[in-house]
Amino acid sequence: MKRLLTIQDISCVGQCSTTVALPLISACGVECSILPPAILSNHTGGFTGWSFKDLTAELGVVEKEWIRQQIKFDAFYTGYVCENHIEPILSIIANCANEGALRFTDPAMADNGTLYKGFAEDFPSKMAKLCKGSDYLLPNLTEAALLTGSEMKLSDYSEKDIEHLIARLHELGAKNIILTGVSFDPKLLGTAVSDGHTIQYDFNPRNPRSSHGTGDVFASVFVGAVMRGFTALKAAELAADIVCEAIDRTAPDHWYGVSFELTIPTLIKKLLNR
Ligand code: PXL
Repeated sequence: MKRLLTIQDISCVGQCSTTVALPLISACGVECSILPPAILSNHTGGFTGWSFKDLTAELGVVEKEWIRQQIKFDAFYTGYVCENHIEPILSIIANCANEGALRFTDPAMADNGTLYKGFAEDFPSKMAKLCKGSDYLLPNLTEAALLTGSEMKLSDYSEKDIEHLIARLHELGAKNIILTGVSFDPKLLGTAVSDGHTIQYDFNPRNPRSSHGTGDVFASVFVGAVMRGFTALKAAELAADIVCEAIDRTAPDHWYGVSFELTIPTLIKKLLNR
């Protein structure tokens, strides 16, 4: 069995980052180790505040121990991280990778045209360092624009605009781009998947409800499915289907995340029936 390491915060409450990645990747039948660079009481999207314990100093301590024991990983999946975490994470990836280890990068830092609370305006240029060398880079449209310094076009864009944005994302040094939140028809919402030669699209009916944590659910299922041998397009299709089901099954008054837990039986069935 392949061993993956996910590096992203623990938001104790809020159904995002590590508390989404660990159950979903495990459900895919992939061993998932975790390394939280920070622990928060809850995520930063919509609560009235949050506590934040930075664990940067611990990253190097853990790395040293892993090097001593020759603990290595077959894949790395990074998500929400802060500026001071980036160099220690790159060091861990350099020192604890098995040969041919894959790198999945979700540059989780922004949505709907704006950076998440707490990130400085120049943070995207820092996040770009983590994108370099990724095998799979999974930005949403907002993150893609910020990473590449492109105009923030969230509606009324053409297929040519998306092609251009994807080309700029490849220039960051990422092999495959999985761009989420793409829509050419108001009734449909989807993903553009590029291997640097061909762009393929997958669309689902758009659910007008805006939900927190769907990017983390998407990325986690995508990572799990690729680790189980899915192509990027098939993994993106599965991840989108799971996100849609999670939104559909979330109670109307549940505002801070999606009930992805209820989709785990579907996820396992779809992985087995491939
Ligand atoms: O879902 C991305 C995410 C992860 N972690 C924290 C967040 C967010 C988005 O707001 O605040 C702490």
